Amino acid sequence: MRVLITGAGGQIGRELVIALYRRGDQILATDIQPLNYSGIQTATLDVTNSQAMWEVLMDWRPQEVFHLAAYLSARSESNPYESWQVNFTATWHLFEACLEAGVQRVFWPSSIAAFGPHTPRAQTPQYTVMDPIGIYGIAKLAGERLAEYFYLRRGLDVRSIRFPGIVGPAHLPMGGTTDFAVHMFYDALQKGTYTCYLKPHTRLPMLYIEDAIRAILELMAAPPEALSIRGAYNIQGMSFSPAELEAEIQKRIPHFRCVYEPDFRQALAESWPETLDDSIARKDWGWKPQYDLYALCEAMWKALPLYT
Ligand code: AKB
Repeated sequence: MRVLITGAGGQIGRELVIALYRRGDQILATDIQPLNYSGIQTATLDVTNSQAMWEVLMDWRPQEVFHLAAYLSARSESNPYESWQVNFTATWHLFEACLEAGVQRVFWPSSIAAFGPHTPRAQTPQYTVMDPIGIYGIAKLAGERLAEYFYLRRGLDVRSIRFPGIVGPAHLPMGGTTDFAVHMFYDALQKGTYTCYLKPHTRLPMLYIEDAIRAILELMAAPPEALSIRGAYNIQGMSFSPAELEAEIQKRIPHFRCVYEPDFRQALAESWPETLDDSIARKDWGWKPQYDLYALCEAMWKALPLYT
């Protein structure tokens, strides 16, 4: 398979490059920052430069595109207009270019940020009230509608997942609201203390990185006729609050303590689901998470010494 990845230097991108490499794909990994992946072709690409993106697609002629370039939720609040250009306008341009380049399938991630304060927070249904308050979530919701529009009106095979927070050992995420989980592990090991920007009991849905990558690959491998959703699928892995994660970490590092100093990210987090109903993803393409909080912590303790 010949594939193109945008945002290949990010938290999902790095791990997806490895998974696709193992699958034997011919990869062009792009990012706005220069990448240094040995044995993989890379290019610098600013997705807001639609001409450059079009040229990359026309030159590389991928069969599959994984469009991961994004501004995450917290960073988006300090640059709302730029965030819209990256998260929505560039996605539109990419979909158009994919049609011209004859791309067979496109993966584009949505987010739990597409939900809002009037969404039911527990077992959030696939179809429900969606009134996001952050510009990132607004772009994700618009992107979901755009993905379905391109599928229905233009025949582009776009597939998407509403990702929760993603936790993995290899990358310290920046600019998101769910980043606290990875930062708490790193700071627990390096400093024995962590200052958390959310209140202790703010529960959010989370996914271990391996489950996230597997979800992308399984959704992309599903036969098109099996997919009943062309906006984005709910998926659920585990849910935990900062206090619950702190308690888990204390089982390994008893002196570890968190200090709670909530900031503007609290309002975003409170407007997002705690748990999601993912029954349609389970039925359509067999989604099933493998990691709960215990398994996530075990995996993190095993891998973190390589990165911290
Ligand atoms: C963020 O926190 O912005 C992201 C997301 C939930 O999409 N991790």
